[in-house]
Amino acid sequence: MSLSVQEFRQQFSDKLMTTFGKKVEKATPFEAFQTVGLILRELLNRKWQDTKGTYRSNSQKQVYYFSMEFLLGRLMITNLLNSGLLETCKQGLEELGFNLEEVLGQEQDPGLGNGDLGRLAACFLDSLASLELPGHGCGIRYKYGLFQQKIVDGNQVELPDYWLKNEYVWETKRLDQTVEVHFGGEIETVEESGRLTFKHHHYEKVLAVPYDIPVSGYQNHTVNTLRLWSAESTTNDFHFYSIDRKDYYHYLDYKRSVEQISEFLYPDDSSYEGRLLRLKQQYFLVSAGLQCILREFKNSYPSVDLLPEKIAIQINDTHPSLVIPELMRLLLDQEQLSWEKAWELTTRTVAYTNHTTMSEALETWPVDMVKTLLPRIYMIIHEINERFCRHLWLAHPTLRDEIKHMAIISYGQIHMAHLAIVGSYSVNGVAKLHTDILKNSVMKPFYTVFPEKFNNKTNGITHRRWLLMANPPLASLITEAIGETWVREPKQLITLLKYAGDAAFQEKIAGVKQANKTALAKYIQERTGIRVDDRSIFDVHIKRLHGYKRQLLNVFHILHLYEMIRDNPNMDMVPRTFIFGAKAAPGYHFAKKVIKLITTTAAKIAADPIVREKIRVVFLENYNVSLAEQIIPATDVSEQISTASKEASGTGNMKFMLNGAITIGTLDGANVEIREMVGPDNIFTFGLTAEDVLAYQLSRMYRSRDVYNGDQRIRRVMDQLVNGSLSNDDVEFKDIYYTLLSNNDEYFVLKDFDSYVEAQDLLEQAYRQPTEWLKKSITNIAHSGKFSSDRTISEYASEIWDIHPVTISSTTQSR
Ligand code: F58
Repeated sequence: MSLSVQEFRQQFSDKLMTTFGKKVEKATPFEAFQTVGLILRELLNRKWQDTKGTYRSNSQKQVYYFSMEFLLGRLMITNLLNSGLLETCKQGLEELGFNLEEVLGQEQDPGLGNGDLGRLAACFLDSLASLELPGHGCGIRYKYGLFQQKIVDGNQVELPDYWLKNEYVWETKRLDQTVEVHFGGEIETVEESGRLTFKHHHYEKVLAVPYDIPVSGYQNHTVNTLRLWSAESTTNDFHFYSIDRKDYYHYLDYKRSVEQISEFLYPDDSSYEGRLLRLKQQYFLVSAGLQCILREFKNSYPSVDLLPEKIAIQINDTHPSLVIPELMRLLLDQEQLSWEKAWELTTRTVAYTNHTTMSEALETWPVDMVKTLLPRIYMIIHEINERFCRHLWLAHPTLRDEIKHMAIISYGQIHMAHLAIVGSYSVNGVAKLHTDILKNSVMKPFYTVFPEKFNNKTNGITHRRWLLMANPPLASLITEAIGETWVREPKQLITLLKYAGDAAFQEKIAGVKQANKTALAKYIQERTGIRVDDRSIFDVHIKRLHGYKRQLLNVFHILHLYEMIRDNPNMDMVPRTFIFGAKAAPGYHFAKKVIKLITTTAAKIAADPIVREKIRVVFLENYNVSLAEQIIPATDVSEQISTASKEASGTGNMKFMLNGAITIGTLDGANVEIREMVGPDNIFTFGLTAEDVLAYQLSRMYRSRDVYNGDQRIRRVMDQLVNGSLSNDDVEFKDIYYTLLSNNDEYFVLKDFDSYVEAQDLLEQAYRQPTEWLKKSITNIAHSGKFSSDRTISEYASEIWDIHPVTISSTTQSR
């Protein structure tokens, strides 16, 4: 698709006039953004049409990725780059008096995700389209994204994230594709012609209205679909104008309860109502998505028997695992299949990805809640459970004692991970270590019963967003050195290895990093007023705030450095800037206290004229995809310091290495594979191994108080939490203090402190040798090809989904 600068300018002025009734000179940057969006939409729509047409006519298998989260980030830059129009648009806008950066900056990040799991889904969509694979996303169009974080007096404050306040230029409402989802009511079982049928009465009807977002591939003709569902009320069942107007008030209550379904991502689940709403959201997503898939399927194929040959459904963690009983419901009650046939088709269609080993994070729902909200679904889950337990009893006598731990329904709870494993044909972990832990520990009895289902798919990231778009100077430098094949085949980055020790190349790499650091320093000053030294080491910890991710360990190291500098103001050290970005779940008290501790530490250091010469701490509020794109290219040190065994994979670790940062990390998640690739000299690892942690958890031999008593450095750091030196309010950090001592430090912060400090020392020594450091940096970039989501998606495509690339033929006239 090509468009000359001249044509672009013409289209821009025309569109601006027809949409906003304005001349170019009067347009605001936002109007310019919308106008470029509309031009692109028109171009994408043609390819979209072609893609749908080709998929329909060639009857190849397609995959649907069901996820409660899609953390897309801004799409304008992706769409420009993918359609090859970035330069044209840049030049055209400049000639019209606009600045590309400013125009791109108008786009709101759709905050339709919480963390890695949602960002992974977005990277996967990008890779599917770029590899010409027929794969689509299915999610919820939350009216409010994850909250906007403000830091007020050092504390996190959550504000609503109304990302839709301006029209979202990429979406199209597809009213004609609306489906109904039913909640509550009762089930009547009747026998009709020798077959039991289930009639649903008195249910609440919710309309699911899809909004489609085009997902373009990198410089190809593929445009797949991300379909996001919005909940709407129906007016049909109400008689507003009756004499007593009773229906009118009923309608208002009903409308409110329906709209809530797609209002917030992760409503507060500390109350029963909040949990109920989450369950409603999950069923809403799977029911709407499946009905629509089945409807389209039946338009194309004569029999539902073909379902597993033509469709694969991947569930992103357990949140969409109601796909299993819902598909069963549709096949049993709508398609009138036998239980055995419906079960065979379902378990050959659905595949499940697990993203956590932490038992407290494995979802369960109270039986009563499911029974009331989804009566037919409950009956089906109950039957699946009965059959599964019977199978265990008969076919696996050695596991009889385990049945109570493996049942889908036990002790009044429905265990969604068990349902997902039993009802799918593939169960994958997201890094080698994680999959091994699933097989050998967390899901061990299931692995014994279904060894063939378990497999590993190490996560990946799209190098197009995280290098090509986020760090254009580095991308150009790489292309200059090794040519441009790496853009389509990221594995080719390995050829950079021959430049790892090349002085001229190293100098250029150093120059790019320095320029990125200077830009970030400027950004930090604009956003926070803090001036950081752009020659210091930029040491970055950005991710969800959670106990196991151990932001606390990082702060303890900083507080330790603080003490050391106070003891010896002339201490010889390379100045460091510690940068944090993290949101804490609104109800997670401990995580919020850690944010307060980071901001308090930052303020204390900023107020100390001696210490601030050597270290600085910056907490950047409202961490999101766009902020990550600013920070990562400027990072020297990537903090990946989770308690070993707890981080399933991590993907931040991959984004940083791709941009030449060096990891300091535990042997956890994908860090293990990063180390395997780059070798032990090019990563700084420390701390307990996953095996150690699991052994401690079994033996209960860890005593945090012994570590506290035995290490004076830790005592000094911890005492600062409670002796008034950080806060006048002496209870402010007491919870953290007691979590570590009285509650025995669940995440082994104290245990790993010593080896962390040692690793940090070694890292600093390495940084003092620029040639060696740059060699490590280039080596990391060179090995990052393995962590491209193109590799991950190719593995899913061939080993789980059995889907193949489809070249899109152009049926419409594209320019
Ligand atoms: C993440 N999970 C894992 N969950 O923590 C990370 O190691 C992995 O790289 C990533 O998945 C992708 O595989 C994650 O992000 C959540 O955000 C949960 C969503 C539901 C509420 C609790 C957090």
